[in-house]
Amino acid sequence: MTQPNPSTAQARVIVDELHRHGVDYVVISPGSRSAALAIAFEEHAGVETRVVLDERSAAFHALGRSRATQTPVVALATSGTALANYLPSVVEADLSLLPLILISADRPPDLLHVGANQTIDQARIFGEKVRWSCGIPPAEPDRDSNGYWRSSVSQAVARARGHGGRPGPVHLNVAFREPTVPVSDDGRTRAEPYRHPIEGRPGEEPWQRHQQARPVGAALGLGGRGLVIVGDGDFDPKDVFEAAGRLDWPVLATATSGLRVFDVVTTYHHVLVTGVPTSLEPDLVVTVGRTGPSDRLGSLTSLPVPQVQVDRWGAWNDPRRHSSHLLQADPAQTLDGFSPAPDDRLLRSWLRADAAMRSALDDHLSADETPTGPAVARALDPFDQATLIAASSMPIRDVDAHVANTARVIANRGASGIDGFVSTALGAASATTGAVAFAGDLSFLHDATGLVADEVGDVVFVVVDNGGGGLFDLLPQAEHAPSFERLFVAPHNLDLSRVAAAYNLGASVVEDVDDLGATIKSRLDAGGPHVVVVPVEREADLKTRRGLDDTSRAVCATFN
Ligand SMILES: Cc1ncc(C[n+]2csc(CCOP(=O)(O)OP(=O)(O)O)c2C)c(N)n1
Repeated sequence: MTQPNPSTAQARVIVDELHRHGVDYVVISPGSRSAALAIAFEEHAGVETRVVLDERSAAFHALGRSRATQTPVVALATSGTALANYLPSVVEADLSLLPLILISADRPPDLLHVGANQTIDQARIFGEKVRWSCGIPPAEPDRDSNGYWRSSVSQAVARARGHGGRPGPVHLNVAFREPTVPVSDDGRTRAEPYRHPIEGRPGEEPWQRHQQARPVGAALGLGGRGLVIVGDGDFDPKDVFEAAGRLDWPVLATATSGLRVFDVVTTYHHVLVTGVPTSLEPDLVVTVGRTGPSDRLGSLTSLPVPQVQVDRWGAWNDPRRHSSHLLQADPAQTLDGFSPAPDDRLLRSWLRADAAMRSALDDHLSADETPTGPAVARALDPFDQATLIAASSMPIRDVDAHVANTARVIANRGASGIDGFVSTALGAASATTGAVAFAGDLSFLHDATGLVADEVGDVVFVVVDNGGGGLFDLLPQAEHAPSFERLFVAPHNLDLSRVAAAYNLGASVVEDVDDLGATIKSRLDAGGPHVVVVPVEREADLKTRRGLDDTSRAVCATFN
């Protein structure tokens, strides 16, 4: 077999080594300088390729896939602003500890700083937001670089998985000389063949493996009637639930925790409507990972009792600055270090309160005539086998409050952006079946370009169309800001069904929430992407939210 040209050899080695480390999915945005890598990915039988035009969307697609699979996923971009468009997803992956591997193609260094076309300084473009960044110079025919390329990839994957720190995004910037297609003469440039071996280790072994010792929880000498709040983090949900169960401690589980298949408390946002009811006060609070969107949990995490925060990677999750102990440890092992409650009274009180609150909230929503965000979220509850991807703003809050039984909720809570949502959902859907993506209209529109892809995927988008950003109705701007509608709500006056049609997606408009479940089910059964638009009046929505809080106050009055 003739030897490939240097750029092709380099690209094949990088792709082969990535695959040996478990990478099986790459999101490619079209470009010329990245051609060698794009072709090498496409030619590798073990790697699935997706093509997404907009790099910002592409990287969110990779991020969504990484969230769903908990494995490193690659996004590939060409040089210039293409790469700069990765920044929002880098920010999210940094905060969410997601192993995103961003690969950019670069021009050879001699073209830098001399006005060459599409050439920018790409080195360390993401600053400290990536765990590691590495520049790889262009391949040379006579330089044996196989080990260098393979060990760079080994280190990139290891760093993305948390070697030497926490998991997160990494950046590989790879320079290529032409030809970047697999020929010796592309009609413009001729290349000598690359003259050295390009094989990896025998038996499909990676070049280098990284090892990690798991941190072990410490016994703190604390115990009593504790309470566990579980948010986002790196842990086994079952282990955490069982460890709390051995202590007879109640578990308050956020929608994204993965614990909502167990007997956990899910109505805390409404139980805590006016602070912590006296009968529900614990002696100790353990918070696992990063808590969800309900700021009312703060009334528990700032109670003047021992406050233990635990995260496997040592994230400093302490927004109220009240934690007495911040532990880098395995959460379940940490819980095993506490002494159990003297009785199960606190556990029973919380579970009773939760059941009473859930039934009151359900009754309230059933009595509503017009569709609202909370009612739409509640209608998503029966789809507990599906993956639910919830957008920032009110959708994730409504899911947190009104979807009680679900194993799998995905949301970009690292930085809570409304950007990249469509792509995150498509990425997550690429690894799961029965994906339902719940968004506000602005989130959906913000990343509609994510639908410009070779294959969109099986997702049912459920979009609450309240004509802009409904969240702002709940904030002080609604009362105190001039030009409130234009500056904050940002009405778009677009027909979302027609937007969907422009991207070749079918759309349904559902005006009665009672019909929503059947519509979603039939669209899931049919497969393929679809948009379900639910028109919501902001005033009615606000009235329902206030009514739910009134109901909650009445229920809480019965607790003490
Ligand atoms: C990238 C980004 N830009 C702006 C914001 C600020 N922001 C938060 S919520 C919101 C409105 C979202 O509207 P929509 O998606 O329709 O959801 P709704 O508020 O109606 O639930 C905006 C602009 C953000 N979080 N992220």
